[in-house]
Amino acid sequence: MKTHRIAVIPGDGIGTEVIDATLPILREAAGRFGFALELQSFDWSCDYYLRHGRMMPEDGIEQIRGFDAILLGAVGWPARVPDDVSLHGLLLPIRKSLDLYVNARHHKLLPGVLGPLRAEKFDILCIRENTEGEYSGAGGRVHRGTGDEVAVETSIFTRRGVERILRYGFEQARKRGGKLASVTKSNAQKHSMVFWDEVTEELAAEYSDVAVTRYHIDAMAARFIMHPESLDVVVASNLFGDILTDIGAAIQGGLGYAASANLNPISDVPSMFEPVHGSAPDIAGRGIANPIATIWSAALMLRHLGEEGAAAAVLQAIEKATAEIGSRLADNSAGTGEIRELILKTLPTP
Ligand code: GGG
Repeated sequence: MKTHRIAVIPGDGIGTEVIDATLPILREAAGRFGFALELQSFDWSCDYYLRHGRMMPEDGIEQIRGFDAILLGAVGWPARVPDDVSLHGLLLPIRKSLDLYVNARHHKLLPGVLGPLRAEKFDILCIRENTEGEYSGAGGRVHRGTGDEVAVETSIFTRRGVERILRYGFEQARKRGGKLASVTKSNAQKHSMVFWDEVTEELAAEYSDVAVTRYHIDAMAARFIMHPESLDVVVASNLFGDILTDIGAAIQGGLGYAASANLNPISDVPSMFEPVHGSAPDIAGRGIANPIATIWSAALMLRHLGEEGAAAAVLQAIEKATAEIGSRLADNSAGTGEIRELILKTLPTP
């Protein structure tokens, strides 16, 4: 029997709750579809930071590098650890050290979930650059706390980084509807974003079967709300992709619906799967977090591991569950445990 080794990092806040809801579904899917999962949990989090002075051990990346995949909940608890410390201490180092340069985020309406728009249907795959750009961490501050204080944060866009994320976008567009939207702000940011546009044009010549449209981020933000049905594959920088995918989650009905995969399509490092949402301290511990984004991310993980039957079954069970209790999801009256049980109950057998 094939065994997949998964590193599980629940993290902070509702991260632990949505992971707790997801693991029984993964175990059940494995049992029914004839494969084994070896799940090893890592308690790296803001609590870990308070005990050890860091978000993960010094050799944390080496500890998880040998796994087949990583499943992550959420990171951050700003009342205990500053957000920039927690993010730059765990999530961003995993993405960068493993060179998971693609962050693929899916936005579509699930059955029974209406979302806040009049749109009846949309299906967007947003490809976010995941290792450089605005989140490079390059910069510094001088003259702290004085009237002469200066803060500099430099975005880094390399030809290798820009070309490979755009190439992934073109490849996905080719597999889907043949349409790619590339997002920049090249009227205002005349170096990095003009460079991004130029690389887009260079690749467009190579992918002549893909129709590429260039948008500015402000226009794209409006389009996500006014005409989401007009979009198919969208490719954007780290910051722009981060913001757009929260809008994507919002138009799906809320942050609890958006799934994501952090991938390196050209290497055998473990990919990482996580909900788009954060740790939501305001609702943590109340048993009301929507686990669907995490369960959906786990289905993406199963597909990535080659367990297509199990992945399809989990996605089918999510859709059956939302069709059954859609209105109760909208008014937040369905709890985390109830959603987990419903998905478990409806999980199809091969
Ligand atoms: N589920 C992952 C998580 O905790 N996301 C919160 C967040 O702010 N992430 C920043 C990012 O995705 O770059």
